[in-house]
Amino acid sequence: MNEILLRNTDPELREIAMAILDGRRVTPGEALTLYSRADLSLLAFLATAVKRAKSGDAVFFNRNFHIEPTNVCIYNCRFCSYHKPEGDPDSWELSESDILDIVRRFEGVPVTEVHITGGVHPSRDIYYYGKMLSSIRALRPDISIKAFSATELHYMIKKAGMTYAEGLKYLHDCGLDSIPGGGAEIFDASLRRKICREKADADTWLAIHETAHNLGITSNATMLYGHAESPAQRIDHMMRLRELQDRTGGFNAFIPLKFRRENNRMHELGEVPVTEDMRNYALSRIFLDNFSHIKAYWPATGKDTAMMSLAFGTDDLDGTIDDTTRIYSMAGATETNTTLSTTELVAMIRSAGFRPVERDTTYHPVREW
Ligand code: V47
Repeated sequence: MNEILLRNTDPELREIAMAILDGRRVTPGEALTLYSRADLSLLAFLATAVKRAKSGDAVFFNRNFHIEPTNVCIYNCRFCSYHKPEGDPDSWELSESDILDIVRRFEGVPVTEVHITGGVHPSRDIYYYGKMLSSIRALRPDISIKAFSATELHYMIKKAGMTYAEGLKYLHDCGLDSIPGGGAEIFDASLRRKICREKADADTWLAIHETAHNLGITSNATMLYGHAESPAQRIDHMMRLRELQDRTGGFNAFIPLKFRRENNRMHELGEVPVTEDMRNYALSRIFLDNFSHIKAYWPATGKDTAMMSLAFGTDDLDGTIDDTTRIYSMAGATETNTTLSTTELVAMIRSAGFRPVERDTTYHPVREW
């Protein structure tokens, strides 16, 4: 199989491919060569080999729900379709009791995780969110709380005059288990200034995740791609993640997030084709050799693209979600119904030829299907 596929590949690509199959780490230069010259069949083959070496024929999912406390945000990122200023008729602000009502809806439902993220609200602070975490923890001591992107954390921790370590420790004591991957966008400083000028910069994002990892709080990492970034800027982004993961090992998964164009100020850029999504999934699987999992977040990509990505190195489809997220439906994702039953997730994974494994937040198997 290797030989047939590699016979018609040019020598430079063949050498990189052989190194990947031998388990050697690819350099940024080699990744750039793969981005620009490798065809999709070669990328699918290499990414699948890397994926299989890590998780065999398993593909993971979890049972989760989201809480988005508010879409009011002090920032106005150009790609965001979700942000609203305070007082806007389309804004929402859930009270603590609204939030607990959402949690109560899942009483008796065997979810293992709640994912909480939203806008950076100017009048909320770390004590408000700490109390919210404690109340959720009291209602559901059995589920893992994954909450607040580094952008939200930076704002609430600095506002309280705390160091990142102090703020994260306080939230951890209130019930925070892990951190979602949002706010990373693209680390390149010049591009970041163009698309999300006001937001915490790359070094801040990385410092918050590193501090969290050192406190035993694991996290995810994302990359917003398919807008104005170049392949070199994608590789630079992943390189910084790879270096941090070498130091801490605290990332659970990497989640490439495709830019969706509806209702935001980057609409004119359009969206990249599905072939580019596959190329990017494969490259991330190959390049991030120290990340155990690459997640295809189906509410953002659509179910079909998520299923296809399983042949390009992804090994996680996130979860059931239960119609509790609006970030992507507002940005034009085709999945307007963001609920999947476990039966559907299992069928999606089987249709791609893999073995479905229900997991918890840190990828311990909960049940085989
Ligand atoms: O940081 C916002 C992205 C992120 C758009 O950790 C957009 O398990 C595309 O981080 N087009 C927030 N992307 C969501 C996020 C996330 C999602 C799923 C799972 C996890 C996890 C984390 O959403 C933002 C930004 O990069 N985003 N607007 C848009 N128009």
